[in-house]
Amino acid sequence: MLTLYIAPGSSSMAPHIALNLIGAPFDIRALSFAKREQREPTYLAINPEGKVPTLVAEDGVLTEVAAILFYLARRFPEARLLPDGPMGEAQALSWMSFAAATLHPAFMIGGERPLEVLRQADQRLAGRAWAVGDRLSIADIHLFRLFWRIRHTLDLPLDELPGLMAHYARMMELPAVLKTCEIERDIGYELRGLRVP
Ligand SMILES: N[C@@H](CCC(=O)N[C@@H](CS)C(=O)NCC(=O)O)C(=O)O
Repeated sequence: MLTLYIAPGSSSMAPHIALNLIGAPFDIRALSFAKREQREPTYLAINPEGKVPTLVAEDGVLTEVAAILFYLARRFPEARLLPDGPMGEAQALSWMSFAAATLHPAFMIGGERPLEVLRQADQRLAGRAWAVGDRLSIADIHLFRLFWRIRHTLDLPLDELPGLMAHYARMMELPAVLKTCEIERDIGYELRGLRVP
């Protein structure tokens, strides 16, 4: 059985969406950031960095959104969450590296930086429906979760990000995405500045 450690609305939403899309059984353990549960010794024993997500599987423990998404896509190939071919796979990794190493830090830095990087993401989408190829992949899940968090936290000129807005709308049409949002909302968001309608 898979166990996913989450904090509602945070980075862990991405693997949570992937698991709901895949439809495989899993346990969810929600940590309260308000109670600093991510710093408790029992959790630090699983993830010494004290961050979410963490996925505990029968064959190992994984941290980092990109790695967990990649593992899930490889473990459940029938869900077709990995693009086809070496280039498709590498492009998905490129998007996820960009999300983790550029977009997420830009959000933390604040100021003009988030919009600057979101404009790059918007250009990179270049009017395509999905980040890589012609179907949903783990790259879309990673990108969507970060944009979801940023757009519901900062006041952004959303009309300047038409590609990201269309991508967001497309993702929000997926039942697994709606289900994940509902589950996490019902557990309760505790993230600073998050304003979800
Ligand atoms: N690079 C990590 C980032 C994970 C991360 O920053 N998680 C945040 C929530 S979005 C966290 O757990 N913060 C808790 C803390 O820093 O105490 C990933 O992609 O998984």
